[in-house]
Amino acid sequence: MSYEHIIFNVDAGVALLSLNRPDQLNAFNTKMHEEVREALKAVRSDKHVRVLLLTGEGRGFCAGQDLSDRNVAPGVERPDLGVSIERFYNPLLCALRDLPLPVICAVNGVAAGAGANIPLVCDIVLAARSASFIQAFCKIGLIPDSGGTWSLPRLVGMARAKALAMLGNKLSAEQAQQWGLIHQVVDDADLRYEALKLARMLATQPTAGLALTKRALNASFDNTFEQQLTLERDLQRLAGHTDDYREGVSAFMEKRPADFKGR
Ligand code: T3D
Repeated sequence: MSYEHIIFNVDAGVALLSLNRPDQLNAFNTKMHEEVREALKAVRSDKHVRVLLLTGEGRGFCAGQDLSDRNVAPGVERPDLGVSIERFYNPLLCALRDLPLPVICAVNGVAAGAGANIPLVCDIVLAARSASFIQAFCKIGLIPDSGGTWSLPRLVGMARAKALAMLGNKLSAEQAQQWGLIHQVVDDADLRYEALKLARMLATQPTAGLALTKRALNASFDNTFEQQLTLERDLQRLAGHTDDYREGVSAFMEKRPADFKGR
């Protein structure tokens, strides 16, 4: 399939999905939503894909909803934004969070509105030193969506979450790392290289086990300790049935590098 607003390719077990409307700082229009949805479906169904790398082209990662698609002229019927959230944003966030493989996000520049919250459901987030995160919603009278009201308090605590959401100030990549919002800051020129290096390395690892790890960690804040122990038991049972577990233990015992297949 050919795409107009994203770049999508698969190489060496890594699916690269890059948002590609650089003149609009990769803001989402309907077509871009549809293309991302198609690409994520392809990722899910392609057994060769073991890691997803999400990033953006140009100087922005993503500026959220394309506001030029919203007609707010006087006299025009007010839009039902709930429909847009239900049709596009919520399925996108769930698809990323539930993808049964590691998702790396390389935030290459400014990330605003929905664009600031999409990285927060990815598994490992790297950001260029010049990147920034802006909960821009409050500047146009909206609330943080794309899971922001869920992710932010969990990642940075309620006090900082409320200040970010209500002030809409720019959070630098370094501050985002210090606050625990993202994993690592990388020099701008190195971001794509470092993110691909990480993705390619992860694609050689026991990715079925990593997918189960992700499931366990994603569930942890909503479970009691006992529920989480039960989940760990169930997921470890699945992990123990994978070829990669057999290979990992054999390789250890035979003192050789493991050759994991992701199943
Ligand atoms: O509607 C629904 O479906 C509900 C769901 C909502 C989800 C949301 O994401 S709501 C939040 C929408 N996003 C924003 O409010 C952010 C708007 N953008 C900005 O505040 C700024 O552009 C940035 C802080 C992100 C970056 O500022 P700066 O100074 O680096 O760049 P700029 O000059 O403002 O933008 C560069 C170009 O991108 C510019 O176009 P031009 O003048 O060169 O032709 C600008 O209009 C365009 N652009 C940036 N963001 C958007 C956009 N065009 C359309 N929609 C955007 N969101």
